[in-house]
Amino acid sequence: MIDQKLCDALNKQINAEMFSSYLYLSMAAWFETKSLSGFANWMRVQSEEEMFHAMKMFDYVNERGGRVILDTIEKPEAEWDSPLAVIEAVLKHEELVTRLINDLVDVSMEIRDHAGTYFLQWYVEEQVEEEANVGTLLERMRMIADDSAGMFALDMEMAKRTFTPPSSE
Ligand code: OFO
Repeated sequence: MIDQKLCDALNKQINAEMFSSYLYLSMAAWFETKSLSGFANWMRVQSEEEMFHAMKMFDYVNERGGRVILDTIEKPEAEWDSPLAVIEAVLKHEELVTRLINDLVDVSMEIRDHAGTYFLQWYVEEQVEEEANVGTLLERMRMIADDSAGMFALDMEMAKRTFTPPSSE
């Protein structure tokens, strides 16, 4: 049976992952209004990934005999100044999520829940990957700057992203 302190912390993180999903969907909607459907697709896949993160945690709490309690999902932002501002906001958000995951690992270590610490390593690694991917995208966008041909090519590339649920977890 899972310790209540860790269970509460996981429930909080389920909410944070769901908020991430909602935020990225809001960004997808914003890109749709700017006729950048490739970026919109990329954000939509990002949103699906976040829901996967939430559901992986949801299943884990159940598996450990805990009780999932869902809470209100905060209203996400809906307006940004530019495509670059959106991707900067994504990186900032991912950095915040990394801090939340680290706090969660601290809770599991504090109560010496080794299984929980092991489970959370997947999220620790996922955050490294997410920050790296978004960081690379941001650098490319800064290089492109106001070059509309470059932006068009990047949008085409972003359109190719698809959501594939990781099979190894
Ligand atoms: Fe769930 O990793 Fe992004 O936020």
